[in-house]
Amino acid sequence: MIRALELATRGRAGTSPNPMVGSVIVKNGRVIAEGYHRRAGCDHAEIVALKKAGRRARGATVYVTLEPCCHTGCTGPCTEALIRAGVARVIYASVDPHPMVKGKGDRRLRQAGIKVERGLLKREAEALNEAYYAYHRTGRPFVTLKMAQTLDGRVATATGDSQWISSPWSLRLAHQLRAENDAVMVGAGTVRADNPALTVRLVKGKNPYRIVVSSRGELPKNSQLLRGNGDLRTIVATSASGVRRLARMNRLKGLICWGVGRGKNGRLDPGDLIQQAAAFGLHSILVEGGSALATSLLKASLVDKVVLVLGPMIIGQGTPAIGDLGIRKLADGIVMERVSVERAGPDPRPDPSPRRWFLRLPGGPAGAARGERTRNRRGALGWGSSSMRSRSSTRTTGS
Ligand code: AOF
Ligand code: ZN
Repeated sequence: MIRALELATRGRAGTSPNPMVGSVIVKNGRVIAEGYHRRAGCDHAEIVALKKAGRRARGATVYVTLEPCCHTGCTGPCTEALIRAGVARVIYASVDPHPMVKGKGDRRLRQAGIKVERGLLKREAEALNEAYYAYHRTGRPFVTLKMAQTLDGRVATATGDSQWISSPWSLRLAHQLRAENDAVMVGAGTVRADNPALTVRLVKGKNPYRIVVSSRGELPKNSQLLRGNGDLRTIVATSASGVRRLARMNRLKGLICWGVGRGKNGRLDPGDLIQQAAAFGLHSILVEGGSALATSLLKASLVDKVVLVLGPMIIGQGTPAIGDLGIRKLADGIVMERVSVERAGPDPRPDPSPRRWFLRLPGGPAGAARGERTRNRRGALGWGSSSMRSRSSTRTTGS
């Protein structure tokens, strides 16, 4: 199953709205065929492997990271192909949450006399497709907030200087995240300040939809987001008056426009914004700032994951990454459910005297976590990704 998971990851940034799936066929203790789902519309993982195995699949065991599907979408049901091939056993990692499958694939295989086992490396398989699972559980896209900030949590100096807090390595990370998400979203302030293209350039992968959130319908004439061809599509999420303004200025040509309602504070309602994204069919959104958009989404418990890129500097006064969330007591803070820290890129000047006590936290967590702390302390740069839990949120990713 580990191999099947590895194969599944080869479909990364290509399969959405489908999940990443890998499959390995084993007979007499030997792997006879492998496959993975490359992109939506292409053969499913099991089909790729079954085609390679041919007649040898009879009596074999099929490992697959997702419950085999039993419905016809762009492709036919995998259950029927497995039955036709005469496999003896199917071992899958996680149940397909798609309403057309969800246990029905499992039942169909058992009915046909195939031995079925489920749950092997389930957590890993679900983590791999966290957006797919979240979408089917909540009916809304999985939202990742990514921000580059200083060690003291600023995204710009008091004069607005923001380039560059992060390193070239983390730019690659940003592009990778863009390729893995259906859409990338920014606020109007970020468009004004940085004029980003929001495209995938430093890694291979498709360009996501680009969403600008602007209650007033601001989109400067020179904005790179107005430039686009082929797969470059820009969505403006704005109020009714914003739509009128864009129309007046003749800026709507080639754009997709979402009319979003306003909340009590007069700003665009983040719940309605995400609802529009769900209705549009987006499964995952990468939010790249700025501070106001990040704050409103966090406040509405609409962020599922946070990726923070930390630049190794302290600047004091400046724009905070996150604004007022209305939290007055620590007990009300948004708590990260799972945290991981990685060092990004080479360390230009390693600390020659690491504080040993960081390695020896009495009764502390396992070695990996201690190692992270140490690396962090010595490291020049780090980024962490965290799944979130918030008091009122129903959108947790599980533990
Ligand atoms: C599998 N193996 O490798 C994948 C599955 O439109 P289609 O025909 O490609 O069907 C898409 C659905 O099939 C998708 O929503 C999910 O339920 C399932 N994906 N199933 O047995 C695979 N990718
Ligand atoms: Zn299938």
